[in-house]
Amino acid sequence: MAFDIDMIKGVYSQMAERVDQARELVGRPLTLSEKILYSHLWDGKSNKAFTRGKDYVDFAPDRIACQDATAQMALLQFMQAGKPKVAVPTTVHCDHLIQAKSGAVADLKVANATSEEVFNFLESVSNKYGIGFWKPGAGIIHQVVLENYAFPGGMMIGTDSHTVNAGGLGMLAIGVGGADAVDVMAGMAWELKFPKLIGVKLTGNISGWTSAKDVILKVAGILTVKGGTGAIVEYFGEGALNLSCTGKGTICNMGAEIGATTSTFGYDASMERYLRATDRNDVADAANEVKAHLTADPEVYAQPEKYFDEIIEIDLNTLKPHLNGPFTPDLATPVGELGEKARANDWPLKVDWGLIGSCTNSSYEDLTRAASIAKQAIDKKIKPKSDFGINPGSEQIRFTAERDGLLQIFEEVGATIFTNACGPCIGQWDRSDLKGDEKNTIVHSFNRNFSKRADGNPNTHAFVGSPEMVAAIAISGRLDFDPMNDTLINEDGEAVKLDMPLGIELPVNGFAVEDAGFIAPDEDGSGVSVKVSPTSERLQLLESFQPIENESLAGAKLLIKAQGKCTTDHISMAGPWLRFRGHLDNIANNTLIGAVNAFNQKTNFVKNQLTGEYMGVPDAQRAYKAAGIKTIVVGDHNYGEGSSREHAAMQPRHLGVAAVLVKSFARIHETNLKKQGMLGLTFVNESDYDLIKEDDTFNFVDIASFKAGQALTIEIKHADGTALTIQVNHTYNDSQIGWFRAGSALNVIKKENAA
Ligand code: MIC
Ligand code: SF4
Repeated sequence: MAFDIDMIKGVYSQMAERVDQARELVGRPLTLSEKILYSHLWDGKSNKAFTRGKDYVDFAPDRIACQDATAQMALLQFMQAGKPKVAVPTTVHCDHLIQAKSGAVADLKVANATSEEVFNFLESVSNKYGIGFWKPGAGIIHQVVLENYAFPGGMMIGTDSHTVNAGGLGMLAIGVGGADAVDVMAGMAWELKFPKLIGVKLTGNISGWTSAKDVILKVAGILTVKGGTGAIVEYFGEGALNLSCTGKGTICNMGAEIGATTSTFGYDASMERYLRATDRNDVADAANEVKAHLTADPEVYAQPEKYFDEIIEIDLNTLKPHLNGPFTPDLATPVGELGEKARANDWPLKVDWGLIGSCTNSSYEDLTRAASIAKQAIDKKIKPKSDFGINPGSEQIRFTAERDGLLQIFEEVGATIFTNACGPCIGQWDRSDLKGDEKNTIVHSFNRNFSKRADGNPNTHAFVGSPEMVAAIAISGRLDFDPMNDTLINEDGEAVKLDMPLGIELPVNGFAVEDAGFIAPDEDGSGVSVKVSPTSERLQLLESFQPIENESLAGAKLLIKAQGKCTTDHISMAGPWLRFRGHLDNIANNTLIGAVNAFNQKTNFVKNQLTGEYMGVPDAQRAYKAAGIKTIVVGDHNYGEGSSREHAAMQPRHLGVAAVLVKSFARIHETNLKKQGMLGLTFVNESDYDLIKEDDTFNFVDIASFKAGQALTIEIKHADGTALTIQVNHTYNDSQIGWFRAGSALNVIKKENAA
């Protein structure tokens, strides 16, 4: 039986009426995305059709998922909200804090010891507030959600950008910062700008070496890392019907890499098979009863150009396998062409590691496809040239894969089976084969490959591919290997070719597991006490942020003008810093240390305007804070791309940064800044970015009349005494301006609760 089946049935029982009403209101057939959005309105029903890309709308998500690295801050905030229990079903998953080193058993033991305090905190907060707890080793949040909680036509939010993975089961699942999750946990509405809609029509069929992953690698190449911003991507067409449910999950998962709000697919037979295989006949039966509402109206897919803002068509018959990278997930290259590109760019051709796993590609089917390649290495006597690491997606997948002999195949080719966790995908990797920051290449089946992400080494060139392609490349040990055309020399000196991968969609003998790793909360958690030691270096109770007063903004200094890509990994690095995710003051010591200073092209080396000295960004910022001076951060396009981590907003806020002024923002990060009571602003004229100098001082001339829909004016004073004014845009609505005035969105909730 599924978790929370009554809630799911409740959603379905209202669906027909709400969808019909919405269709009438909008006056035309509806996409699936619109059906889900309109059936999850906070007010139940709207009296107007919303304008995509413009109207802010209040929604009522059905559930929430949090992972350990973001849950700490989310729950520390929730504890301040003054509520006895979470208002909607919520789960916490321990997956980010487990380092991959020697293998699952040993690594999990180490993690349980080193992060004991954090896991205990999360378990007790979960128990107290009625939150389901998935302990370390249970699996990666998004695989566990797909296996247990996702349901067609539902809406969920999660404090992780890859929450979108649940689109594989026909949900609208959206990544948010912890403060957004706190709103919903506290029983309030969740606000989102009504998204635009991108339709992706998949024609033909996937076959041979091409996989679901290649669909999104291709889409990322087309749309780039910001092409999906503010939009939901809805996939449809014959090709969509022929993809497995977990394959659809892979495609939706990596939609985070194009900045999409989320991605989804209409309910179909693959989803039904998956629901039944994961012990949720009840959900499948209930979904079958409202089937017509769980996909778009037929007119929409027949003439998509009439209903979507943008259409992309991909012919799966001709789609080639891709490898994307290095350093950005949208640099897409068909496998056969990578050698030439690598030689031209001086990317190392020798591949040191092939890593299979992450929430994107760690399903049972993924493991079978990769294992079918690894098995050939054994049968055809090819000795793998690269090291292999595997992170299964969940304990259920691991247990079943072990029973079915898949893990043994990987072990036979020398793979290390790491914990069912994020591991190297988030820099939780004790990589022992390098001595320093040597230039090297790795291939992996993950979703992100930003600089330093997997191993902290800026010279690691990481390429993203499907699990089976990663297996083939790892066996060959070369980035220019094309398994469709090239041969390998085996131990007998013969030239052999790898046959195409063969996958098994769902385990023939069903899934099995002994201990899935779930701990249900107490019915009544009011007696549970949550302890945070005042001397802890990993957890720190939060104090409310003080509002940024208009006067305090006068004479703000430039902290850093960041150049080029500035992702959340640059603003608040993960890897070794994950350990401080529950301690704001400690983690603040990594603030913006990865951002490139536009004035000297160095990282973590900025001018402290008070002394003229150059120093680390957090040090300079702490000096301004001590002097009571506010600062501003200037950035380029798609600032804050990547993760949902609100630390990237809370840390600058904690340290006294008042405003972030950029050419454009990634959605989640922009909201996070607003939630924490900061100013997130964009240049009206992008070229004004070039006017900003290292010694600049800023005055927010008209901040006292900060209003929705009205640009603000900033006076920039250069050190030579000259000054100029520029216009900056913002997207704050009235209630968001209220957050700024109150110091944070949480301060507003607190005030309301106290009233
Ligand atoms: C990531 O993949 O970058 C993470 C780590 O899962 C993040 C969340 C985090 O920073 O904790 C995400 O994608 O939101
Ligand atoms: Fe974990 Fe990587 Fe997925 Fe983020 S992308 S949730 S770090 S596996």
